[in-house]
Amino acid sequence: MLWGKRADMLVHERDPFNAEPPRPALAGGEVTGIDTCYVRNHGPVPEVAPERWGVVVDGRVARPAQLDLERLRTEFPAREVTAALQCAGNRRAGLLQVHDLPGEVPWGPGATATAKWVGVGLGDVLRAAGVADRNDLHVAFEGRDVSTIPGQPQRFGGSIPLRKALGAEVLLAWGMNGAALPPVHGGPVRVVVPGYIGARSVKWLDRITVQDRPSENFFQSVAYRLLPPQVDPTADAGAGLPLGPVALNSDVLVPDDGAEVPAGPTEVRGYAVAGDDRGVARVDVSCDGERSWQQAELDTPRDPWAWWLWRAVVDVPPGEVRITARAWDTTAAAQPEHERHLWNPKGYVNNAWARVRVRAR
Ligand SMILES: Nc1nc2c(c(=O)[nH]1)N[C@H]1C(S)=C(S)[C@@H](COP(=O)(O)O)O[C@H]1N2
Ligand SMILES: [Mo]
Repeated sequence: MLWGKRADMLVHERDPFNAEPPRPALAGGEVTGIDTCYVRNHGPVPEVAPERWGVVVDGRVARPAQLDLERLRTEFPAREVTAALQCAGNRRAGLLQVHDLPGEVPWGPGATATAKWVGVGLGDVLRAAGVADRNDLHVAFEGRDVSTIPGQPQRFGGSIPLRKALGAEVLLAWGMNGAALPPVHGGPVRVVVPGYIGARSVKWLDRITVQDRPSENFFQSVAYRLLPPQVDPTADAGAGLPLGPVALNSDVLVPDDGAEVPAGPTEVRGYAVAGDDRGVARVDVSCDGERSWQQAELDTPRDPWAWWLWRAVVDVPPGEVRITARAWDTTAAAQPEHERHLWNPKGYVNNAWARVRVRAR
């Protein structure tokens, strides 16, 4: 199978490899199997042997460093974080139904996953390098892969605020679900920034730079920005807001969209994520065209950076039925009702109420 992924992956592109699992495959549990985790690549997977891998730490640090895998493993305590990754393009297909998005991959509900990441704390590495103790700096990452999407070839990169980078949850990870981090997921070493859009979790990490400004890399300064609907993304480089913390989102995982279910009591299961340091407070489910709602049972994840799984047994009437889910976070913010309020020229952050259609008999 391609890159060790399950046979029923929906492959959007083979080269660069971009693929997502079918919706119900994500209902398997708190941790998503590696064979089921989506892959989002902007260029070919670079080949880097673990013993030849190294990362440069520079910029506003007192002691710039060059670290290899051996030094990461021996000089810093290992940390494990079970964290959800969510691509800013997840659920883009829903935005496409509102208005065209030329050239954008129509990601469905599967561009998200939760994995158990092992590595060292980025904050530990930055502190050892003598990072400036300031609140207004940024930490920029650069990968080794070269993308041709910006027009001329450019490496993939991005940045996060230093105060986020110092959080214990942000890792330089070499392990995923108990295995070595697979090459297609950024092995030997990637960044994992729990609670931020997937694009900030830079794979095939090559350089970490502490700097005054956000990264000027194309994938921070032009792409992965939320634009007002009327802005032309090709003409207005640098417009809009750079995406960082994930927006509150949820989705139905079972039953699948288009499934046949028995009429009567039916179990609906799904996930919710609140983004950054917020929690999920409530999930509502409706199967009567969004007239009445029942509160789902919500599992508090063992790790606060994992997704929240929920379930509800709803009484499905016979016929064509729409099942809807919507979440609240711990700030009492709720998901927006419909994609038509969210459409944006690059098709990011579709966090509208989740809807699947089933036939019950
Ligand atoms: N170097 C590099 N890092 C990258 C990317 C990339 O193309 N190159 N894609 C980003 C995006 S948009 C996402 S959503 C996640 C996807 O991680 P995964 O492929 O391991 O699921 O990786 C991010 N890190
Ligand atoms: Mo992404």
